[in-house]
Amino acid sequence: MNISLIQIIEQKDNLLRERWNSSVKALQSRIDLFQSDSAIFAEIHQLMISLISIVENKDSAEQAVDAQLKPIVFRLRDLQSAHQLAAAEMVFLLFLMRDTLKEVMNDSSLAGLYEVNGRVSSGEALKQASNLMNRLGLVFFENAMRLGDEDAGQQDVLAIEYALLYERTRQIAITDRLTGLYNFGYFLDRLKEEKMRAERYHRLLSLIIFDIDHFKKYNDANGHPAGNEVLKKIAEILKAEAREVDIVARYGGEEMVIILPETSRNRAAELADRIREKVAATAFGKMDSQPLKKVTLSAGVATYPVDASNEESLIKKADSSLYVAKSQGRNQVVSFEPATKVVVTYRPSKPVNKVALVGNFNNWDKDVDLMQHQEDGSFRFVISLEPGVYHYKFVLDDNEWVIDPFNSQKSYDGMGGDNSVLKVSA
Ligand code: GH3
Ligand code: MG
Ligand code: MG
Repeated sequence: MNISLIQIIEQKDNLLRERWNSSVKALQSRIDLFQSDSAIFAEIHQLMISLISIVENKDSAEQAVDAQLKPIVFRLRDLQSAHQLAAAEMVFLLFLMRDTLKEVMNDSSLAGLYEVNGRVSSGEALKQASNLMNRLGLVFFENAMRLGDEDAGQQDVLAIEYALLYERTRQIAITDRLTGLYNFGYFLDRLKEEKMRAERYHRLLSLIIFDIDHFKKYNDANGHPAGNEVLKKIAEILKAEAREVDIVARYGGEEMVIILPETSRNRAAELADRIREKVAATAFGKMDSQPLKKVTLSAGVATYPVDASNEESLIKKADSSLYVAKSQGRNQVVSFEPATKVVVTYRPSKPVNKVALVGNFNNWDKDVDLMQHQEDGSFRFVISLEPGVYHYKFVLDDNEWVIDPFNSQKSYDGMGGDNSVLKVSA
C-alpha cells in the first residue's frame, strides 16, 4: 500500500513536535548565553561601529573592502569559533544586529546622533550599515549551507564586496549629479517615510521649497555653465545650514527642498530665512544680470500635520507658499497658513508672568508660541490649524507644565501625565 509523505508526517506528528520543542529549547539556551556574555555584545558593538565607518568612508569600494571589510569578516569568524557558535547562530546574531541598527535608525531621538569615531553619522549611513548587516547575514547563511569549511572566509569577502558595490551603486542612484544633493526620487521616498514616522510618533514634519529668483536672466546673461556653478554653491549652503537629520534634495531645475523631521513651521521658516540671507550675502560673480544685483531665493514652508494631512498636499502647500513669496516681490520666505483659526484661552489660578502654548502643533516647543497676556489676567493665543486632532499643554513661567483645567478631554502623554485634546473641525 502506498502512503503519502503528508500521511507519514501526520502520523509522526508527535515526533515532529518533540523535535521542534527541543530545537526551540536549544536556541533559547543560546540566547541566554548571548544575554549573559557581555563579551559578545562588546564584540558586536565594535562590529557595528566598524560597519558604519565603512559606509561613511568615501574611499573606493575595493580599498574599503581590503582595508576594512576583511578584518570584519575575520573577526566574525573569530567570534564564531571563540563562542562555538553554529552557523545558524551566526546568522541569528547578524540579523539581530541588523534589526538593532534599524531600531536605532527608527528611534527619532537617536537618529543622527549615533557617534562614530567622534563624528555624527547620518540616518542614511545607519540604513546602509543595516543593509550591509543584512547581506552579511545572508552571506553567512549561504556559506553555511554550501561550504562549512575554511574556504568560507574567502567566499564571504567576495560576496560582501558585491554587497558594498551594491550599496555604492544605490548611493549613486539617489544622488543628483550636478549638486551632489539627493535627487527627486529619493526625496519622494523619504518624504513618505518621514510622514509615516511623524504620524506614528505625533511629531511635526516641515518642508521647505526654494526657488532661485530670476534665474533665467542669470543663465541668459552668463551662460548655462555659470548658472550651474550658482546651483552648486547654493546646494552647498543648504547642506551646511541644514542639520544632519534633515534631507536636502534637488526638486527640479533650480528648485531645492529640505525635509525637516520634528520641526515646527516657525523653526523651518527661521532656517529658510537664514539660508535666504546667506545666499543673498554670497558673492557668486556676474550678478549684474539680477534685478537686485545679487542672487536671491524665494521659499515656501509647510508643515505636517498642521498645514496638510498627507505628503502630496504638504508639497502643494509649500509650493503655493512659494508662489505667494514670488508674487510678493521675491527674496523672501512665506509659510503656509491654514484657514481654520482656533482661539485658545487660559486663566491661571495663580499669578504667572508668562504662559506658552505647547503641543504637537509646535513640537512641544515652549519658546515658539508665547500666549498673549490679556487685561483681565487671562492668556490668549490664536493658532491656525488644519482640521484634525491635536494634543496640548500650557507651560507656566518656563517650568511648570499643566493641562487645560477647562477642557475635560484628556489624552495620555506617554510620560506619566496627561495632555488636553484639541479637536479642530473643518
Ligand atoms: P522666478 O523668479 O519666477 O523663479 O524666475 P526664474 O527665471 O527663475 O523662473 P523660471 O522657472 O521661469 O526659470 C527657471 C530657469 O532656471 C530656467 C533655466 O534657465 C534655469 N535652470 C533650470 N535648471 C537649470 C540647470 O540645471 N542649470 C542651469 N544653469 N539653469 C537651470
Ligand atoms: Mg522654478
Ligand atoms: Mg526661479
